[in-house]
Amino acid sequence: MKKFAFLLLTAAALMAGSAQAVTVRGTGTESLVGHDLTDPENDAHGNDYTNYNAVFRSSIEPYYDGEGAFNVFDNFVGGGNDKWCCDANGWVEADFGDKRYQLTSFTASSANDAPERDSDKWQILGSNDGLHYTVIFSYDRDGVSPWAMRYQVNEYTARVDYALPAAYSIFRYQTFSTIGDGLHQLGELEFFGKELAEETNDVPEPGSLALLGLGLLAGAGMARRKRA
Ligand SMILES: [Ca+2]
Ligand SMILES: [Ca+2]
Ligand SMILES: [Ca+2]
Repeated sequence: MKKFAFLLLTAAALMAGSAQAVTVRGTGTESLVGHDLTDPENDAHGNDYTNYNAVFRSSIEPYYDGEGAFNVFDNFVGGGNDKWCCDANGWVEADFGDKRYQLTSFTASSANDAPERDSDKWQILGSNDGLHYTVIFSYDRDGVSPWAMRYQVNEYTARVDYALPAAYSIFRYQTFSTIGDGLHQLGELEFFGKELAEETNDVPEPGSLALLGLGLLAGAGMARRKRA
């Protein structure tokens, strides 16, 4: 009987674990992947808004100083201004302008504060207009942190942890709930993806290949107008 009970517990633990697959890369800044889409050169250290390849927005605390939201893109996992803390639930997003990416993987890291400030319900969403958003990844485990340790870097991979999404120009982290139902913290986000052409947003269909020449001509015209 004891063995049977143990097996049941193990099965339950495995099922709970499989509901949210994740790769734990380690802890601290050195465990980040680095060179993500927001800063391929990995040279945007600090709080100076420079050397980024994306525009950042957030629903609350849209800045770096004072533990603002943009610290989730500052290439550091740590305390103080290395993290976003400690307002209510909200969102932060990176806008890549006319570039669209299929999100092939991303990382999300915990920070230094109490685990009660970790989100237990959050999503990664994609958009091409800043109005309509599609859910790419969802975490929803009431009272359970995605991170077992402080400064932990979790990596989520398409086709393993979530379905490969369409291409988007905007990627948003949205938190809906924290473990303590109060203040929220997040250490760092990294987005990785494959760039797709804006016009096609996917592999061209056979029937549209004949129109590619026209599309190239139209594209050249656009390029001239942009320079003028
Ligand atoms: Ca850069
Ligand atoms: Ca980065
Ligand atoms: Ca950070």
